[in-house]
Amino acid sequence: MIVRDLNTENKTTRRVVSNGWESVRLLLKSDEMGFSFHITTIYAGADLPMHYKNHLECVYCVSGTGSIEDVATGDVHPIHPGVMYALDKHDQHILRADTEMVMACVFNPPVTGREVHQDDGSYALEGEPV
Ligand code: 9YT
Repeated sequence: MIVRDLNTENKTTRRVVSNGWESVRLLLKSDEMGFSFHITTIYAGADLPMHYKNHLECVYCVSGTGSIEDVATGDVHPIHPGVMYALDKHDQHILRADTEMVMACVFNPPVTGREVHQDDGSYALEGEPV
């Protein structure tokens, strides 16, 4: 069994800070669960184009408000506590935070640790340049 506490893990290298967001990666590839699990904070006002070409991602909004735009269709979906989105087609998207948002995120395949977005909005797969 693996038990971890966000309140202590956020003081370790599991906490990654990037442009407009930070994330504590509570489960990583090395935990051998087949997915990674992150608690991500999106900063208020952030406008984040993303495209996880190499990963599937599911996100659940714990707190805060914002929106997600599906770049392929132009559809904009409001985000508030209780909303989940799943990027089941590696959907290119733009995440916008009206207030600070806390999101619980799952990645398949799991991220390995320190990934931040490449210029194309993706995370590299292990072994690829970051
Ligand atoms: C909400 C969202 O897009 N989360 C992405 C994951 C997070 N940036 C992380 O842990 O890499």
